[in-house]
Amino acid sequence: MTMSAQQYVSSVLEKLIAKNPGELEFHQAAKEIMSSLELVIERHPEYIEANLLERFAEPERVVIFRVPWVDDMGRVQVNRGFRVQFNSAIGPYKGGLRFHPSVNLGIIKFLGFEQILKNSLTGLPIGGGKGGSDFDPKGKSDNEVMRFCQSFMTELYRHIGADIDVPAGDIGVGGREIGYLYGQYKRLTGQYTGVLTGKGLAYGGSLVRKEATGYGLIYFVDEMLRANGKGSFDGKKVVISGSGNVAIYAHEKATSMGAKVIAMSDSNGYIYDPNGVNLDTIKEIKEVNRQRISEYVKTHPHATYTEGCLGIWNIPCDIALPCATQNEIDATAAKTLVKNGCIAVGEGANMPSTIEATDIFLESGVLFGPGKAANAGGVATSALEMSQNSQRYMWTFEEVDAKLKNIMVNIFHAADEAAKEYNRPGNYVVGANIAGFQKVAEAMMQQGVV
Ligand code: NDP
Ligand code: 2IT
Repeated sequence: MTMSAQQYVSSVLEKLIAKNPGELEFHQAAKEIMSSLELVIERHPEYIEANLLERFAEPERVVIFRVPWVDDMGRVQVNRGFRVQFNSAIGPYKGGLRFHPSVNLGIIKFLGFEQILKNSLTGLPIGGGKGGSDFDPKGKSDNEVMRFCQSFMTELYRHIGADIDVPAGDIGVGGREIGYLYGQYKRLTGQYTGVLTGKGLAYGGSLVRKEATGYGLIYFVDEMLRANGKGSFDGKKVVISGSGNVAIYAHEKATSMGAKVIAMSDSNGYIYDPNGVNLDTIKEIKEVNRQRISEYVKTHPHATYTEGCLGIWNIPCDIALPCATQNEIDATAAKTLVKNGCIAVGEGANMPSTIEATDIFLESGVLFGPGKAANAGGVATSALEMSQNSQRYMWTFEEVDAKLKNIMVNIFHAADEAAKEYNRPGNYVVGANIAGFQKVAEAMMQQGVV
């Protein structure tokens, strides 16, 4: 007897959980994605025959390696490095590197799994991958960060390449780290290729890559508001968690569209500035000085600082943009946001809302832009950086920005249409998962059992 779609999906999930014990974030991402894909399997019984989902959920390759380095005191330190090459059906592996003490295999696998669908949604030819290390860049000197990056690349270089796997930044990996990683790759291989994205503008980087995830998030949410008759960013009160790369450029674009950003955070606490958070001050604190966000109130005494980052969701706002990390909005925070009249949530971070929080938003009619759609502007612009590197050419800021905007608007409509086609109108979680999966599934089917 043939299996039903539901039986097939639950058996794949059950095996995934049994085979990958303790990888809680990976289980969480897989549950969310698989429950959407059940709808696709119902229409494509041939995917069961091909055991497509079990192959889809198994990374093509996982590399785990030792990263030894010497700190400024002369002590030998050891970290663990990861690169998960998850799926190359539609292009070379592509995805960021995260340096944070919390990094483990389950986190890198959840990020890599999400990345497959996100990258497909961009419409560009990039497969899914992710990597990183439990290295903590906080409090380290530039020289320590450089020695760490050189050691990390001394293993990673043999696994990557411009047509194989192209890493980029994520939490704890920005322009400084990409520079050190690129320098070491070039030294080891003697090749000047587009093997990393997020590079400096002086050596092959793309204009708008730094701004891309934040700008893209705002383009996506703006389109979501307009399509649902909820106006635009103009006049809206916005709360943004985090104060890193994504948060800063989300603030910049939302503000330029007439919104007022009243709160931001870091992993220690949050600031509330009813006059609108001053972005120049935040850039100075975070990008230039690498300090804590609590510094803000020293120069803006009318603002307040509160210890602990979760309280930020108690601040009433029209639009919430979680741009820090996974599971930063739980059911309690989601209920508070809904109660306070929040009309839209756009995920700048990857999986910042728990499954329970997501369900609360969807049930309450809050417009909800899931990370893999709403934050795809970063990787989309990375793919544009790859195109420019291949052409040995550089587009203007306006050219790249226009392409980014167009991609984000297209992603919104792809998710919107897939949600309607599968009888879940307005559910952009289901819509994004299905729209992203379609191309990957077709490519995998056409390429045979690999
Ligand atoms: P950054 O390292 O630039 O900034 C991260 C911000 O989030 C910092 O303010 C940091 O605070 C805070 N944060 C990090 N970890 C935690 C934690 N465990 N608890 C509370 N706060 C935390 O990273 P990005 O801005 O690049 O990344 C933010 C999110 O966006 C991540 O989920 C990332 O995966 C996602 N993303 C990033 C893209 C990119 O292009 N960079 C693209 C798509 C998604 P502190 O300074 O105290 O550490
Ligand atoms: O989560 C993400 O999409 C990123 N960190 C960006 C990846 C990339 O390759 O630009």
